[in-house]
Amino acid sequence: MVDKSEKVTDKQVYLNRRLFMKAAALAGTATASTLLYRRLNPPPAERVEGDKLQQVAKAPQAEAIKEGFAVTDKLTPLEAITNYNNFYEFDTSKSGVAYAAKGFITRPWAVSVEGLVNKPRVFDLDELLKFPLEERIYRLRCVEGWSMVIPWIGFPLYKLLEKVEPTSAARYVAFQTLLDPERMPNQRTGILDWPYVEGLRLDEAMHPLTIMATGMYDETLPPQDGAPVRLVVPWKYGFKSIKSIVKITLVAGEPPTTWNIQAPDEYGFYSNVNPNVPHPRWSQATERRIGEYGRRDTLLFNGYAEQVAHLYQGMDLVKNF
Ligand SMILES: Nc1nc2c(c(=O)[nH]1)N[C@H]1C(S)=C(S)[C@@H](COP(=O)(O)O)O[C@H]1N2
Ligand SMILES: [Mo]
Repeated sequence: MVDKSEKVTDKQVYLNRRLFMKAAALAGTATASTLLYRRLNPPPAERVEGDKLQQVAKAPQAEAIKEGFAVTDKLTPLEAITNYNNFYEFDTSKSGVAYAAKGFITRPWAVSVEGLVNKPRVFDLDELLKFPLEERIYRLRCVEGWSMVIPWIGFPLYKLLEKVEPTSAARYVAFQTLLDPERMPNQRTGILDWPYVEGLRLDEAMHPLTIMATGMYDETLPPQDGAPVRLVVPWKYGFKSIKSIVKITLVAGEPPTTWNIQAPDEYGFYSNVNPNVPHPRWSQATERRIGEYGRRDTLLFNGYAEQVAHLYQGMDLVKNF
Protein backbone atom coordinates (compact mmCIF):
# COMPACT_ATOMS: atom_id res chain seq x y z
CA MET A 1 0.00 0.00 0.00
CA VAL A 2 2.91 2.32 0.73
CA ASP A 3 4.30 3.95 -2.35
CA LYS A 4 7.87 2.78 -2.98
CA SER A 5 8.96 6.32 -3.70
CA GLU A 6 8.25 7.21 -0.06
CA LYS A 7 10.99 4.89 1.11
CA VAL A 8 14.23 6.73 1.77
CA THR A 9 17.56 4.94 1.55
CA ASP A 10 20.36 5.46 4.04
CA LYS A 11 22.38 7.03 1.27
CA GLN A 12 19.66 9.57 0.51
CA VAL A 13 19.43 10.42 4.20
CA TYR A 14 23.22 10.84 4.33
CA LEU A 15 23.29 13.06 1.26
CA ASN A 16 20.35 15.12 2.49
CA ARG A 17 22.06 15.60 5.83
CA ARG A 18 25.22 16.85 4.14
CA LEU A 19 23.17 19.25 2.11
CA PHE A 20 21.43 20.37 5.27
CA MET A 21 24.68 21.00 7.11
CA LYS A 22 25.91 23.04 4.19
CA ALA A 23 22.66 25.00 4.18
CA ALA A 24 22.81 25.43 7.94
CA ALA A 25 26.30 26.87 7.68
CA LEU A 26 25.13 29.29 5.02
CA ALA A 27 21.73 30.22 6.38
CA GLY A 28 20.80 32.03 9.57
CA THR A 29 20.01 30.36 12.88
CA ALA A 30 20.24 26.63 13.49
CA THR A 31 16.62 26.45 14.60
CA ALA A 32 15.27 28.00 11.41
CA SER A 33 17.32 25.70 9.22
CA THR A 34 16.44 22.69 11.36
CA LEU A 35 12.79 23.46 10.79
CA LEU A 36 13.38 23.88 7.06
CA TYR A 37 15.33 20.61 6.96
CA ARG A 38 12.48 18.81 8.72
CA ARG A 39 9.93 20.19 6.33
CA LEU A 40 11.95 19.13 3.29
CA ASN A 41 12.89 15.74 4.73
CA PRO A 42 10.00 14.20 6.64
CA PRO A 43 11.25 10.94 8.15
CA PRO A 44 9.70 7.70 6.93
CA ALA A 45 7.22 6.11 9.34
CA GLU A 46 8.93 4.14 12.06
CA ARG A 47 7.32 0.82 12.95
CA VAL A 48 7.96 -1.15 16.09
CA GLU A 49 10.23 -4.02 15.24
CA GLY A 50 9.11 -7.50 16.14
CA ASP A 51 5.43 -6.64 16.50
CA LYS A 52 3.69 -8.35 13.64
CA LEU A 53 0.02 -7.93 13.07
CA GLN A 54 -2.15 -10.95 12.38
CA GLN A 55 -4.29 -11.24 9.25
CA VAL A 56 -6.75 -8.35 9.18
CA ALA A 57 -10.42 -8.89 8.43
CA LYS A 58 -11.86 -6.60 5.77
CA ALA A 59 -15.65 -6.50 5.53
CA PRO A 60 -17.24 -6.47 2.04
CA GLN A 61 -17.14 -2.82 0.95
CA ALA A 62 -20.89 -2.16 0.74
CA GLU A 63 -21.41 -3.60 4.22
CA ALA A 64 -18.45 -1.73 5.69
CA ILE A 65 -19.72 1.57 4.27
CA LYS A 66 -23.21 1.00 5.64
CA GLU A 67 -21.85 0.35 9.13
CA GLY A 68 -19.54 3.37 8.93
CA PHE A 69 -16.53 1.04 9.11
CA ALA A 70 -15.19 2.49 5.87
CA VAL A 71 -15.55 5.76 3.98
CA THR A 72 -14.86 6.18 0.29
CA ASP A 73 -12.94 9.46 0.73
CA LYS A 74 -9.39 9.37 -0.60
CA LEU A 75 -6.90 8.04 1.95
CA THR A 76 -4.46 10.54 3.44
CA PRO A 77 -0.91 9.42 2.51
CA LEU A 78 1.06 7.61 5.21
CA GLU A 79 3.71 10.31 5.06
CA ALA A 80 1.20 12.99 6.04
CA ILE A 81 -0.42 10.89 8.78
CA THR A 82 2.98 10.25 10.36
CA ASN A 83 4.44 13.77 10.09
CA TYR A 84 1.54 16.02 11.06
CA ASN A 85 0.64 14.94 14.57
CA ASN A 86 -0.77 16.19 17.82
CA PHE A 87 0.95 14.37 20.67
CA TYR A 88 1.85 16.92 23.34
CA GLU A 89 3.81 14.39 25.43
CA PHE A 90 6.50 14.60 22.73
CA ASP A 91 6.22 18.00 21.09
CA THR A 92 3.67 20.76 20.66
CA SER A 93 4.72 21.30 17.06
CA LYS A 94 2.90 18.99 14.65
CA SER A 95 5.96 18.51 12.45
CA GLY A 96 8.22 17.87 15.44
CA VAL A 97 6.34 14.94 17.00
CA ALA A 98 7.74 12.29 14.63
CA TYR A 99 11.29 13.31 15.57
CA ALA A 100 10.64 13.59 19.29
CA ALA A 101 8.83 10.22 19.40
CA LYS A 102 11.48 8.38 17.39
CA GLY A 103 12.70 5.33 19.28
CA PHE A 104 9.83 5.43 21.81
CA ILE A 105 9.98 2.05 23.54
CA THR A 106 6.63 0.27 23.61
CA ARG A 107 7.70 -3.13 24.94
CA PRO A 108 6.92 -4.33 27.50
CA TRP A 109 3.51 -2.68 27.57
CA ALA A 110 0.39 -3.46 29.53
CA VAL A 111 -3.10 -1.98 29.78
CA SER A 112 -4.86 -2.34 33.12
CA VAL A 113 -8.66 -2.51 32.91
CA GLU A 114 -10.16 -1.88 36.33
CA GLY A 115 -12.78 -0.07 38.39
CA LEU A 116 -16.45 -1.07 38.36
CA VAL A 117 -15.95 -4.48 36.75
CA ASN A 118 -16.38 -8.06 37.90
CA LYS A 119 -13.12 -9.23 36.37
CA PRO A 120 -10.40 -6.56 36.52
CA ARG A 121 -7.44 -7.59 34.44
CA VAL A 122 -4.10 -6.44 33.11
CA PHE A 123 -3.76 -7.11 29.40
CA ASP A 124 -0.26 -7.55 28.10
CA LEU A 125 0.34 -6.10 24.63
CA ASP A 126 0.57 -9.62 23.20
CA GLU A 127 -2.92 -10.37 24.53
CA LEU A 128 -4.24 -7.17 22.99
CA LEU A 129 -2.72 -8.05 19.64
CA LYS A 130 -4.65 -11.35 19.76
CA PHE A 131 -8.07 -9.70 19.49
CA PRO A 132 -9.28 -10.36 15.92
CA LEU A 133 -8.15 -7.31 13.98
CA GLU A 134 -10.27 -5.34 11.54
CA GLU A 135 -9.51 -2.53 9.14
CA ARG A 136 -11.47 0.69 9.72
CA ILE A 137 -11.16 3.57 7.28
CA TYR A 138 -12.24 6.60 9.31
CA ARG A 139 -12.24 10.35 8.98
CA LEU A 140 -10.29 12.09 11.75
CA ARG A 141 -11.42 15.67 12.41
CA CYS A 142 -9.21 17.72 14.71
CA VAL A 143 -10.89 20.46 16.71
CA GLU A 144 -8.33 22.84 15.15
CA GLY A 145 -10.11 22.57 11.78
CA TRP A 146 -8.15 20.04 9.75
CA SER A 147 -8.97 16.44 8.86
CA MET A 148 -7.51 13.24 7.47
CA VAL A 149 -8.73 9.83 6.31
CA ILE A 150 -6.86 7.03 8.07
CA PRO A 151 -6.93 3.26 7.46
CA TRP A 152 -6.69 2.03 11.07
CA ILE A 153 -6.17 -1.55 12.16
CA GLY A 154 -7.71 -2.50 15.49
CA PHE A 155 -10.56 -4.11 17.35
CA PRO A 156 -13.80 -2.74 18.82
CA LEU A 157 -13.40 -1.54 22.41
CA TYR A 158 -16.58 -3.41 23.43
CA LYS A 159 -14.77 -6.71 22.89
CA LEU A 160 -12.24 -5.71 25.55
CA LEU A 161 -14.89 -4.33 27.92
CA GLU A 162 -16.98 -7.52 27.64
CA LYS A 163 -14.03 -9.51 28.97
CA VAL A 164 -13.92 -7.54 32.23
CA GLU A 165 -17.72 -7.51 32.75
CA PRO A 166 -18.65 -3.94 33.74
CA THR A 167 -21.00 -3.91 36.76
CA SER A 168 -24.41 -2.20 36.61
CA ALA A 169 -22.89 0.78 38.46
CA ALA A 170 -20.45 1.50 35.61
CA ARG A 171 -21.70 4.38 33.43
CA TYR A 172 -18.51 5.94 32.06
CA VAL A 173 -15.09 4.78 30.90
CA ALA A 174 -11.91 6.70 31.78
CA PHE A 175 -8.68 6.34 29.77
CA GLN A 176 -5.12 7.26 30.71
CA THR A 177 -1.94 7.70 28.68
CA LEU A 178 1.46 6.51 29.92
CA LEU A 179 3.09 8.82 32.48
CA ASP A 180 6.87 8.58 32.04
CA PRO A 181 8.82 11.83 31.58
CA GLU A 182 11.93 9.78 30.72
CA ARG A 183 10.22 8.42 27.63
CA MET A 184 7.81 11.29 26.99
CA PRO A 185 10.08 14.32 27.35
CA ASN A 186 7.40 17.03 27.20
CA GLN A 187 5.89 15.59 30.40
CA ARG A 188 8.73 17.46 32.14
CA THR A 189 6.92 20.66 31.17
CA GLY A 190 3.62 21.90 32.51
CA ILE A 191 1.91 22.60 29.18
CA LEU A 192 -0.81 20.07 30.08
CA ASP A 193 -1.88 18.25 33.24
CA TRP A 194 -0.16 14.87 32.97
CA PRO A 195 -1.00 12.12 32.40
CA TYR A 196 -3.33 12.86 29.48
CA VAL A 197 -6.78 11.52 30.36
CA GLU A 198 -9.97 11.08 28.36
CA GLY A 199 -13.42 9.63 28.85
CA LEU A 200 -16.53 8.31 27.17
CA ARG A 201 -20.02 7.46 28.32
CA LEU A 202 -20.35 3.66 28.52
CA ASP A 203 -22.75 3.47 25.55
CA GLU A 204 -20.30 5.51 23.44
CA ALA A 205 -17.48 3.20 24.50
CA MET A 206 -19.56 0.13 23.58
CA HIS A 207 -20.50 1.49 20.12
CA PRO A 208 -19.06 -0.67 17.33
CA LEU A 209 -17.37 2.37 15.73
CA THR A 210 -15.22 2.90 18.84
CA ILE A 211 -11.97 1.02 18.42
CA MET A 212 -8.67 0.33 20.07
CA ALA A 213 -6.17 0.83 17.23
CA THR A 214 -2.97 -1.19 17.23
CA GLY A 215 -2.03 -0.47 13.64
CA MET A 216 -2.43 1.67 10.54
CA TYR A 217 -1.82 1.14 6.82
CA ASP A 218 -1.49 -2.63 7.41
CA GLU A 219 1.31 -2.37 9.98
CA THR A 220 1.80 -1.58 13.67
CA LEU A 221 1.23 1.99 14.85
CA PRO A 222 4.16 4.38 14.51
CA PRO A 223 5.05 6.01 17.87
CA GLN A 224 3.78 9.42 16.80
CA ASP A 225 0.29 8.01 16.17
CA GLY A 226 -0.08 6.50 19.63
CA ALA A 227 1.85 3.21 19.70
CA PRO A 228 1.31 0.61 20.81
CA VAL A 229 -2.42 1.08 21.37
CA ARG A 230 -4.72 4.11 21.16
CA LEU A 231 -8.40 4.89 21.12
CA VAL A 232 -10.20 6.01 17.94
CA VAL A 233 -13.68 7.57 18.22
CA PRO A 234 -14.36 8.84 14.68
CA TRP A 235 -17.44 11.00 15.37
CA LYS A 236 -15.68 13.10 18.02
CA TYR A 237 -12.92 15.69 17.75
CA GLY A 238 -9.48 14.10 17.51
CA PHE A 239 -8.38 14.90 21.05
CA LYS A 240 -10.87 12.33 22.40
CA SER A 241 -8.84 9.63 20.60
CA ILE A 242 -6.25 9.25 23.36
CA LYS A 243 -2.88 7.72 22.51
CA SER A 244 -0.52 5.22 24.15
CA ILE A 245 -3.07 3.97 26.70
CA VAL A 246 -1.99 2.20 29.91
CA LYS A 247 -5.17 2.29 31.98
CA ILE A 248 -8.91 1.99 31.40
CA THR A 249 -11.21 2.49 34.39
CA LEU A 250 -14.95 1.88 34.53
CA VAL A 251 -16.52 4.57 36.71
CA ALA A 252 -19.93 5.83 37.87
CA GLY A 253 -19.59 9.55 37.10
CA GLU A 254 -18.29 11.67 34.21
CA PRO A 255 -14.48 11.45 34.43
CA PRO A 256 -12.14 14.46 34.06
CA THR A 257 -10.64 14.96 30.58
CA THR A 258 -7.39 16.75 29.76
CA TRP A 259 -8.55 19.46 27.37
CA ASN A 260 -11.64 20.14 29.47
CA ILE A 261 -9.38 20.68 32.51
CA GLN A 262 -7.17 22.96 30.40
CA ALA A 263 -9.99 25.11 28.95
CA PRO A 264 -13.48 24.10 30.14
CA ASP A 265 -15.22 26.78 28.04
CA GLU A 266 -13.57 25.55 24.85
CA TYR A 267 -13.56 21.76 25.13
CA GLY A 268 -16.57 19.92 26.50
CA PHE A 269 -16.80 16.31 27.67
CA TYR A 270 -18.76 15.19 24.60
CA SER A 271 -16.86 17.06 21.89
CA ASN A 272 -18.89 15.51 19.11
CA VAL A 273 -17.95 16.96 15.73
CA ASN A 274 -20.62 19.56 15.06
CA PRO A 275 -20.47 22.24 12.33
CA ASN A 276 -23.28 24.16 14.07
CA VAL A 277 -21.48 24.63 17.38
CA PRO A 278 -18.53 26.98 16.89
CA HIS A 279 -15.45 26.83 19.06
CA PRO A 280 -15.41 30.09 21.09
CA ARG A 281 -12.44 31.26 18.98
CA TRP A 282 -13.27 29.88 15.51
CA SER A 283 -16.02 28.38 13.36
CA GLN A 284 -16.33 24.62 13.03
CA ALA A 285 -18.43 24.82 9.84
CA THR A 286 -15.61 23.84 7.48
CA GLU A 287 -12.32 21.98 7.57
CA ARG A 288 -9.07 21.64 5.64
CA ARG A 289 -8.58 18.05 4.47
CA ILE A 290 -4.83 17.46 4.58
CA GLY A 291 -3.59 17.14 0.99
CA GLU A 292 -6.49 19.05 -0.55
CA TYR A 293 -6.81 22.69 -1.59
CA GLY A 294 -9.57 24.83 -0.18
CA ARG A 295 -11.93 23.77 2.56
CA ARG A 296 -14.79 21.31 2.73
CA ASP A 297 -17.94 21.35 4.84
CA THR A 298 -17.69 19.67 8.21
CA LEU A 299 -20.39 17.04 8.70
CA LEU A 300 -22.51 16.55 11.82
CA PHE A 301 -20.91 13.79 13.91
CA ASN A 302 -18.12 13.86 11.31
CA GLY A 303 -20.44 12.08 8.84
CA TYR A 304 -21.37 9.26 11.24
CA ALA A 305 -24.83 10.62 12.21
CA GLU A 306 -26.61 7.56 10.85
CA GLN A 307 -24.62 5.34 13.18
CA VAL A 308 -24.42 7.49 16.34
CA ALA A 309 -27.14 10.19 16.41
CA HIS A 310 -29.42 7.92 18.47
CA LEU A 311 -26.92 8.05 21.34
CA TYR A 312 -27.79 11.74 21.82
CA GLN A 313 -31.56 11.63 21.30
CA GLY A 314 -33.17 14.39 23.33
CA MET A 315 -29.86 15.88 24.40
CA ASP A 316 -29.07 19.55 23.85
CA LEU A 317 -25.93 19.38 21.71
CA VAL A 318 -25.12 23.04 22.37
CA LYS A 319 -25.22 22.65 26.14
CA ASN A 320 -23.52 19.27 25.96
CA PHE A 321 -20.77 20.42 23.61
N1 LIG B 1 -1.98 11.19 24.83
C1 LIG B 1 -2.34 12.02 23.84
N2 LIG B 1 -3.32 11.64 22.99
C2 LIG B 1 -3.70 12.47 21.98
C3 LIG B 1 -3.13 13.75 21.84
C4 LIG B 1 -2.10 14.13 22.75
O1 LIG B 1 -1.53 15.23 22.70
N3 LIG B 1 -1.74 13.24 23.73
N4 LIG B 1 -3.57 14.61 20.82
C5 LIG B 1 -4.93 14.36 20.33
C6 LIG B 1 -5.28 15.18 19.15
S1 LIG B 1 -5.56 16.83 19.43
C7 LIG B 1 -5.48 14.63 17.92
S2 LIG B 1 -6.05 15.57 16.63
C8 LIG B 1 -5.12 13.21 17.65
C9 LIG B 1 -4.12 13.15 16.51
O2 LIG B 1 -3.84 11.81 16.16
P1 LIG B 1 -2.76 11.52 15.01
O3 LIG B 1 -1.52 12.28 15.33
O4 LIG B 1 -2.55 10.04 15.04
O5 LIG B 1 -3.38 11.97 13.71
O6 LIG B 1 -4.57 12.55 18.79
C10 LIG B 1 -5.18 12.89 20.04
N5 LIG B 1 -4.66 12.05 21.09
MO1 LIG C 1 -6.80 17.52 17.68
